[in-house]
Amino acid sequence: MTSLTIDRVDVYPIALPYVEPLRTSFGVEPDKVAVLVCVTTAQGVEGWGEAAVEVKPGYGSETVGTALHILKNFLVPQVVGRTIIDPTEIPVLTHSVRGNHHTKAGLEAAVWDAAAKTNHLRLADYFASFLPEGHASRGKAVVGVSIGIQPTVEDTLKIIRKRMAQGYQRIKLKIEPGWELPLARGVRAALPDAVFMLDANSAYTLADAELLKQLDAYNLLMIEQPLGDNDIYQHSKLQPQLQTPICLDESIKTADDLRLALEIGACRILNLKPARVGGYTESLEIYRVCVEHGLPLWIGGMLETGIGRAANVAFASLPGVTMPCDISATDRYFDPDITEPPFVLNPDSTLDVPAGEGIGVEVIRERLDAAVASWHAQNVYVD
Ligand code: OSB
Ligand code: MG
Repeated sequence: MTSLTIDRVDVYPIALPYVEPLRTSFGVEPDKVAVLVCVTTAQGVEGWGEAAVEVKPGYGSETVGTALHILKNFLVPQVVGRTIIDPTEIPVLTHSVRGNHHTKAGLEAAVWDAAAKTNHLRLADYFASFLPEGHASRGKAVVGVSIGIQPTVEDTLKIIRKRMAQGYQRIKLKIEPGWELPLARGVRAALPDAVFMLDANSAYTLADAELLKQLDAYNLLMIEQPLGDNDIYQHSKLQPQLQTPICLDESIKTADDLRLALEIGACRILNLKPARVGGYTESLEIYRVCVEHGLPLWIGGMLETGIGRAANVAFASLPGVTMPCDISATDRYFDPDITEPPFVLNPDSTLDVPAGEGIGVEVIRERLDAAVASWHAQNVYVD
């Protein structure tokens, strides 16, 4: 493998209108926001990454404001001028900065893209080179779609039918207290064979166990993150009471969190978001733990732009990712996205890994500039 020297790092806060915002139990944001990271190597290669942060600390604790602060003052100075063999060295260089996983993941992803391009590989094949034999990319990712909280069950059914007609074979529905039973009952009655699941984004407590047990009647693929966003212990008390598998999202921030969750029986499935765990180096470690334990694994999403999504598609194409992922086609999120070409859903509910080197999508400069201007025009939190 060819080494690379990080010459400069540029950061871009962006705002991009959603085609359809996603309402969750913690709220709704009208625009996709993120901090995009561009790493330029001494050899002139550009790599792009996305720090999947939000306007408000809703899903996680990081925002556009914290990401800019941490990148500019603490992370970028640790990596500029460094020569590295591969991106697994980045977490070592940034180790002195605690937490800030989504922000670190954006920087690391840019280096992964640059390193894959330096070695003239698709990012998917470059990831596979860090895994044992037998883990070559399948060239595509099996995907589903995530649907936000709607005013009525009828409204939800309309969207589900539209998505199924587009070819999505796994549907995820966001829930909040009071919405779970009417929704699950209504959807299962109307669509007896649909493969669907619920995502609570930490909206319940262990005191709701009796309520959550009633969901067992609706043959859900899984329930995602019912309890606290930092909790593993209470999930281990809930899982044995449910037939429905619990999938952890928010609470698994490291490979060791997952080892603990497995040891105490807190989940039967994992949603791995590379952003949440600090990047693809930790993601590869978590992937290995899942393979070792036979734990069903899928890749989650943060409604990423084409930059973050392309890297997630690459990772999701690895064979240890055994369940449909929260990565949908471009037209579900943006019109247009800031990258080309768009991701298009195949009839078998898959997205292809782009053919090009690295993430395999191009950033369209005019669209990037417009998204940066839009962030600056409307941002109310950063001075
Ligand atoms: O909990 O999985 C989640 C989006 C933002 C924050 C949290 C979540 C989500 C999603 C989006 O469900 C899935 C996607 O990117 O399509
Ligand atoms: Mg989730």
